[in-house]
Amino acid sequence: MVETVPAPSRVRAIDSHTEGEPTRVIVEGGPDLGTGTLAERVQIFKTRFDHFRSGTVCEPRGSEVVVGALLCEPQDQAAVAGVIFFNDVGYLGMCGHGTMGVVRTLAYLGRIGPGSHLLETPVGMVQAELHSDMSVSVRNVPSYRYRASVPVEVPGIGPLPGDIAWGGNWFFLIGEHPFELVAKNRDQLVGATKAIRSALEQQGITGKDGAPIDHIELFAAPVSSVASSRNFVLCPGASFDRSPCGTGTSAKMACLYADGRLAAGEVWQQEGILGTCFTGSVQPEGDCVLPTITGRAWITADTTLIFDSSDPFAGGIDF
Ligand code: PYC
Repeated sequence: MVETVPAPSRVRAIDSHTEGEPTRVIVEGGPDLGTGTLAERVQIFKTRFDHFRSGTVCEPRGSEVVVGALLCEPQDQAAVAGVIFFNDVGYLGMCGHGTMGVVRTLAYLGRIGPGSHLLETPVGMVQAELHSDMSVSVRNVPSYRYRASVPVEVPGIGPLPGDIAWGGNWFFLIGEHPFELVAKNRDQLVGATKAIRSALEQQGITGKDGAPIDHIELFAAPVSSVASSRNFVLCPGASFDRSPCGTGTSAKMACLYADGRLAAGEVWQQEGILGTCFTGSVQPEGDCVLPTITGRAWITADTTLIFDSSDPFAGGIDF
Protein backbone atom coordinates (compact mmCIF):
# COMPACT_ATOMS: atom_id res chain seq x y z
CA MET A 1 0.00 0.00 0.00
CA VAL A 2 1.34 3.46 -0.94
CA GLU A 3 1.29 5.88 1.98
CA THR A 4 0.20 9.36 1.09
CA VAL A 5 1.78 12.33 2.79
CA PRO A 6 -0.68 15.23 3.32
CA ALA A 7 0.17 18.18 1.11
CA PRO A 8 1.48 21.15 3.06
CA SER A 9 -1.09 23.89 3.35
CA ARG A 10 -0.36 27.14 1.56
CA VAL A 11 -1.24 30.69 2.52
CA ARG A 12 -0.84 33.67 0.21
CA ALA A 13 0.45 36.76 1.98
CA ILE A 14 1.26 40.24 0.68
CA ASP A 15 3.89 42.04 2.74
CA SER A 16 4.26 45.79 2.90
CA HIS A 17 5.71 48.40 5.19
CA THR A 18 4.14 51.66 6.24
CA GLU A 19 6.71 54.31 7.10
CA GLY A 20 9.00 51.46 8.23
CA GLU A 21 6.49 49.23 10.09
CA PRO A 22 5.64 45.92 8.37
CA THR A 23 2.18 44.49 7.66
CA ARG A 24 1.51 40.98 6.35
CA VAL A 25 -1.93 40.76 4.73
CA ILE A 26 -3.34 37.23 4.46
CA VAL A 27 -5.26 37.17 1.19
CA GLU A 28 -5.80 33.41 0.60
CA GLY A 29 -5.72 30.31 2.80
CA GLY A 30 -6.89 31.93 6.05
CA PRO A 31 -9.23 30.23 8.55
CA ASP A 32 -13.00 30.27 8.10
CA LEU A 33 -14.28 32.42 10.98
CA GLY A 34 -17.95 32.39 9.95
CA THR A 35 -20.16 35.34 9.15
CA GLY A 36 -20.66 37.02 12.55
CA THR A 37 -19.50 40.48 13.50
CA LEU A 38 -15.77 41.10 13.24
CA ALA A 39 -15.63 41.18 17.08
CA GLU A 40 -17.28 37.71 17.17
CA ARG A 41 -14.89 36.45 14.52
CA VAL A 42 -11.88 37.59 16.59
CA GLN A 43 -13.14 35.36 19.44
CA ILE A 44 -13.30 32.36 17.06
CA PHE A 45 -9.83 33.24 15.73
CA LYS A 46 -8.48 33.35 19.32
CA THR A 47 -10.07 30.17 20.55
CA ARG A 48 -9.82 27.91 17.48
CA PHE A 49 -7.17 29.26 15.15
CA ASP A 50 -4.59 30.98 17.32
CA HIS A 51 -1.92 28.68 15.79
CA PHE A 52 -2.69 30.37 12.44
CA ARG A 53 -1.93 33.79 13.99
CA SER A 54 1.36 32.62 15.51
CA GLY A 55 2.32 30.54 12.46
CA THR A 56 1.96 33.44 10.05
CA VAL A 57 3.58 36.28 12.05
CA CYS A 58 6.00 34.67 14.54
CA GLU A 59 9.39 33.19 13.73
CA PRO A 60 10.41 31.29 11.62
CA ARG A 61 8.01 32.78 8.98
CA GLY A 62 7.82 36.24 10.54
CA SER A 63 9.16 38.07 13.58
CA GLU A 64 7.86 40.03 16.55
CA VAL A 65 7.73 43.23 14.46
CA VAL A 66 5.27 41.87 11.87
CA VAL A 67 1.62 42.89 12.19
CA GLY A 68 -0.72 40.45 10.47
CA ALA A 69 -4.02 41.40 8.82
CA LEU A 70 -6.56 38.75 7.91
CA LEU A 71 -8.87 39.86 5.10
CA CYS A 72 -12.46 38.72 5.68
CA GLU A 73 -15.82 39.10 3.99
CA PRO A 74 -17.40 42.24 5.56
CA GLN A 75 -20.86 42.05 7.18
CA ASP A 76 -21.73 45.46 5.79
CA GLN A 77 -21.61 45.23 2.00
CA ALA A 78 -20.71 48.93 1.84
CA ALA A 79 -17.24 47.92 3.05
CA VAL A 80 -14.62 46.70 0.59
CA ALA A 81 -13.33 44.18 3.18
CA GLY A 82 -13.29 43.23 6.81
CA VAL A 83 -9.92 43.02 8.53
CA ILE A 84 -8.60 41.52 11.77
CA PHE A 85 -5.17 42.70 12.93
CA PHE A 86 -2.83 40.59 15.06
CA ASN A 87 0.79 40.33 16.13
CA ASP A 88 3.18 37.91 17.78
CA VAL A 89 1.28 37.91 21.10
CA GLY A 90 -2.38 38.48 20.23
CA TYR A 91 -4.99 40.64 18.51
CA LEU A 92 -5.29 44.40 17.95
CA GLY A 93 -8.51 46.43 17.89
CA MET A 94 -7.46 48.68 15.04
CA CYS A 95 -4.13 49.37 13.42
CA GLY A 96 -3.41 52.61 11.58
CA HIS A 97 -0.21 51.66 9.79
CA GLY A 98 -1.76 48.24 9.09
CA THR A 99 -4.84 49.82 7.48
CA MET A 100 -2.55 51.79 5.15
CA GLY A 101 -0.78 48.50 4.31
CA VAL A 102 -4.14 46.77 3.67
CA VAL A 103 -5.27 49.58 1.34
CA ARG A 104 -2.01 49.46 -0.64
CA THR A 105 -2.36 45.66 -0.80
CA LEU A 106 -5.93 45.87 -2.12
CA ALA A 107 -4.70 48.33 -4.76
CA TYR A 108 -1.79 46.00 -5.63
CA LEU A 109 -4.34 43.16 -6.08
CA GLY A 110 -6.41 45.39 -8.38
CA ARG A 111 -9.38 45.24 -5.97
CA ILE A 112 -9.52 49.03 -5.44
CA GLY A 113 -8.26 52.18 -7.10
CA PRO A 114 -7.72 55.72 -5.83
CA GLY A 115 -10.74 57.02 -3.89
CA SER A 116 -12.57 56.41 -0.66
CA HIS A 117 -13.13 52.89 0.74
CA LEU A 118 -14.70 51.50 3.92
CA LEU A 119 -13.06 48.75 5.97
CA GLU A 120 -14.79 46.88 8.78
CA THR A 121 -12.68 46.20 11.90
CA PRO A 122 -13.52 44.56 15.24
CA VAL A 123 -13.78 48.04 16.84
CA GLY A 124 -15.80 49.76 14.13
CA MET A 125 -15.83 50.95 10.55
CA VAL A 126 -12.89 52.99 9.26
CA GLN A 127 -12.75 54.97 6.06
CA ALA A 128 -9.59 54.93 3.97
CA GLU A 129 -8.74 57.14 1.07
CA LEU A 130 -6.15 55.98 -1.43
CA HIS A 131 -4.61 59.06 -3.05
CA SER A 132 -3.24 59.14 -6.59
CA ASP A 133 0.34 59.30 -5.22
CA MET A 134 -0.53 56.03 -3.38
CA SER A 135 -0.40 57.63 0.09
CA VAL A 136 -3.35 56.62 2.27
CA SER A 137 -5.51 58.63 4.67
CA VAL A 138 -7.37 56.70 7.35
CA ARG A 139 -10.34 58.14 9.20
CA ASN A 140 -10.10 56.18 12.39
CA VAL A 141 -12.73 55.08 14.92
CA PRO A 142 -13.94 57.70 17.46
CA SER A 143 -11.07 58.39 19.85
CA TYR A 144 -11.00 60.00 23.29
CA ARG A 145 -8.97 60.71 26.39
CA TYR A 146 -10.27 58.60 29.25
CA ARG A 147 -8.14 59.97 32.15
CA ALA A 148 -5.58 62.80 32.32
CA SER A 149 -2.30 62.98 34.30
CA VAL A 150 -2.54 59.59 35.99
CA PRO A 151 0.57 58.94 38.13
CA VAL A 152 2.26 55.55 37.87
CA GLU A 153 5.19 54.56 40.10
CA VAL A 154 7.70 52.66 37.96
CA PRO A 155 10.38 50.65 39.80
CA GLY A 156 13.86 51.89 38.85
CA ILE A 157 12.46 54.95 37.05
CA GLY A 158 10.22 56.76 39.54
CA PRO A 159 6.80 58.40 39.27
CA LEU A 160 5.61 59.18 35.74
CA PRO A 161 2.33 60.98 34.97
CA GLY A 162 0.52 59.92 31.82
CA ASP A 163 -2.80 60.21 30.01
CA ILE A 164 -4.94 57.17 29.22
CA ALA A 165 -6.57 57.39 25.79
CA TRP A 166 -8.36 55.23 23.23
CA GLY A 167 -7.37 55.51 19.55
CA GLY A 168 -8.60 52.06 18.48
CA ASN A 169 -6.25 50.49 21.07
CA TRP A 170 -5.53 51.58 24.67
CA PHE A 171 -2.55 53.86 25.22
CA PHE A 172 -0.68 55.34 28.19
CA LEU A 173 0.87 58.57 26.86
CA ILE A 174 3.84 60.13 28.65
CA GLY A 175 5.37 63.51 27.82
CA GLU A 176 7.63 63.90 30.88
CA HIS A 177 10.29 61.17 31.16
CA PRO A 178 14.08 60.96 31.27
CA PHE A 179 14.61 59.18 27.91
CA GLU A 180 16.11 60.33 24.61
CA LEU A 181 13.90 59.06 21.78
CA VAL A 182 16.48 57.90 19.25
CA ALA A 183 16.56 54.54 17.45
CA LYS A 184 19.94 53.56 18.91
CA ASN A 185 18.34 53.64 22.40
CA ARG A 186 15.71 51.09 21.36
CA ASP A 187 16.72 48.40 23.89
CA GLN A 188 16.58 50.92 26.74
CA LEU A 189 13.24 52.31 25.46
CA VAL A 190 11.69 48.84 25.12
CA GLY A 191 12.89 47.95 28.65
CA ALA A 192 11.52 51.17 30.17
CA THR A 193 8.15 51.01 28.41
CA LYS A 194 7.72 47.35 29.35
CA ALA A 195 8.41 48.31 32.99
CA ILE A 196 5.78 51.08 32.71
CA ARG A 197 3.22 48.64 31.28
CA SER A 198 3.90 46.12 34.08
CA ALA A 199 3.60 48.90 36.69
CA LEU A 200 0.22 49.95 35.22
CA GLU A 201 -0.99 46.37 35.43
CA GLN A 202 0.29 45.87 38.99
CA GLN A 203 -1.23 49.17 40.16
CA GLY A 204 -4.61 48.35 38.56
CA ILE A 205 -4.44 51.28 36.12
CA THR A 206 -6.54 50.36 33.10
CA GLY A 207 -8.56 51.69 30.20
CA LYS A 208 -12.35 51.94 30.39
CA ASP A 209 -14.18 48.93 31.87
CA GLY A 210 -10.89 47.51 33.15
CA ALA A 211 -9.40 47.08 29.66
CA PRO A 212 -5.66 46.38 29.84
CA ILE A 213 -3.43 49.19 28.53
CA ASP A 214 -1.20 47.34 26.08
CA HIS A 215 0.46 50.26 24.20
CA ILE A 216 2.86 52.71 25.90
CA GLU A 217 3.73 55.94 24.07
CA LEU A 218 6.56 58.32 24.96
CA PHE A 219 6.84 61.81 23.44
CA ALA A 220 9.68 64.28 22.90
CA ALA A 221 10.52 67.25 20.70
CA PRO A 222 10.79 66.28 17.01
CA VAL A 223 14.06 66.11 15.07
CA SER A 224 12.50 67.45 11.86
CA SER A 225 11.61 71.14 11.84
CA VAL A 226 8.29 70.35 10.12
CA ALA A 227 7.10 67.76 12.67
CA SER A 228 5.05 68.61 15.76
CA SER A 229 6.37 65.87 18.04
CA ARG A 230 8.37 62.60 18.07
CA ASN A 231 7.14 59.38 19.65
CA PHE A 232 8.23 55.91 20.65
CA VAL A 233 5.46 53.31 20.91
CA LEU A 234 5.69 49.95 22.63
CA CYS A 235 3.24 47.49 21.04
CA PRO A 236 1.63 44.51 22.81
CA GLY A 237 4.52 42.08 23.49
CA ALA A 238 8.07 43.40 23.21
CA SER A 239 8.12 45.06 19.81
CA PHE A 240 8.07 48.79 19.13
CA ASP A 241 6.35 50.55 16.27
CA ARG A 242 8.79 51.58 13.52
CA SER A 243 6.12 53.95 12.18
CA PRO A 244 4.60 56.87 14.16
CA CYS A 245 1.67 54.51 15.04
CA GLY A 246 -1.73 55.44 13.62
CA THR A 247 -3.80 54.52 16.66
CA GLY A 248 -1.17 56.14 18.91
CA THR A 249 -1.28 59.34 16.86
CA SER A 250 -5.08 59.24 17.14
CA ALA A 251 -4.88 58.85 20.94
CA LYS A 252 -2.35 61.71 21.11
CA MET A 253 -4.55 64.04 19.05
CA ALA A 254 -7.57 63.17 21.25
CA CYS A 255 -5.54 64.29 24.31
CA LEU A 256 -4.34 67.48 22.60
CA TYR A 257 -7.92 68.30 21.57
CA ALA A 258 -9.15 67.67 25.13
CA ASP A 259 -6.48 70.10 26.41
CA GLY A 260 -7.42 72.76 23.83
CA ARG A 261 -3.96 72.40 22.24
CA LEU A 262 -5.21 71.13 18.85
CA ALA A 263 -8.14 72.75 17.05
CA ALA A 264 -10.54 70.90 14.72
CA GLY A 265 -8.85 70.55 11.33
CA GLU A 266 -5.44 71.77 12.56
CA VAL A 267 -2.53 69.69 11.20
CA TRP A 268 -0.47 67.55 13.59
CA GLN A 269 2.73 65.95 12.20
CA GLN A 270 3.70 62.96 14.30
CA GLU A 271 7.29 61.84 13.80
CA GLY A 272 8.16 58.23 14.75
CA ILE A 273 11.39 56.72 16.02
CA LEU A 274 12.79 56.33 12.45
CA GLY A 275 12.05 59.97 11.60
CA THR A 276 9.10 59.12 9.31
CA CYS A 277 5.84 61.05 9.82
CA PHE A 278 2.08 60.63 9.86
CA THR A 279 0.07 63.76 9.14
CA GLY A 280 -3.04 63.98 11.31
CA SER A 281 -6.01 66.10 12.22
CA VAL A 282 -9.29 65.65 14.12
CA GLN A 283 -12.95 66.55 13.82
CA PRO A 284 -15.16 66.59 16.92
CA GLU A 285 -17.77 63.83 17.17
CA GLY A 286 -19.87 63.97 20.35
CA ASP A 287 -17.56 63.39 23.35
CA CYS A 288 -14.90 62.00 21.03
CA VAL A 289 -12.86 63.08 18.04
CA LEU A 290 -12.66 61.46 14.63
CA PRO A 291 -8.94 61.36 13.78
CA THR A 292 -7.60 61.21 10.24
CA ILE A 293 -4.01 60.12 9.67
CA THR A 294 -2.08 60.01 6.41
CA GLY A 295 1.05 58.01 5.56
CA ARG A 296 2.75 55.97 2.86
CA ALA A 297 3.06 52.20 2.41
CA TRP A 298 5.08 50.09 -0.02
CA ILE A 299 4.59 46.48 -1.12
CA THR A 300 7.66 44.39 -0.24
CA ALA A 301 6.63 40.79 -1.11
CA ASP A 302 3.91 38.68 -2.69
CA THR A 303 4.59 35.34 -1.14
CA THR A 304 3.32 31.85 -0.31
CA LEU A 305 3.76 30.66 3.27
CA ILE A 306 4.03 26.88 3.49
CA PHE A 307 2.85 24.87 6.51
CA ASP A 308 4.04 21.29 6.61
CA SER A 309 2.35 19.13 9.26
CA SER A 310 5.72 17.50 10.06
CA ASP A 311 7.26 20.92 10.84
CA PRO A 312 7.54 21.33 14.63
CA PHE A 313 7.37 25.11 14.16
CA ALA A 314 4.36 25.20 11.81
CA GLY A 315 2.53 27.16 14.52
CA GLY A 316 5.46 29.55 15.08
CA ILE A 317 8.09 29.64 17.81
CA ASP A 318 6.73 30.57 21.22
CA PHE A 319 9.62 32.27 23.07
O1 PYC B 1 -0.32 52.04 13.49
O2 PYC B 1 -1.98 51.80 14.89
C1 PYC B 1 -0.88 51.49 14.47
C2 PYC B 1 -0.16 50.36 15.13
C3 PYC B 1 -0.55 49.69 16.25
C4 PYC B 1 0.44 48.73 16.49
C5 PYC B 1 1.39 48.85 15.51
N1 PYC B 1 1.00 49.85 14.68
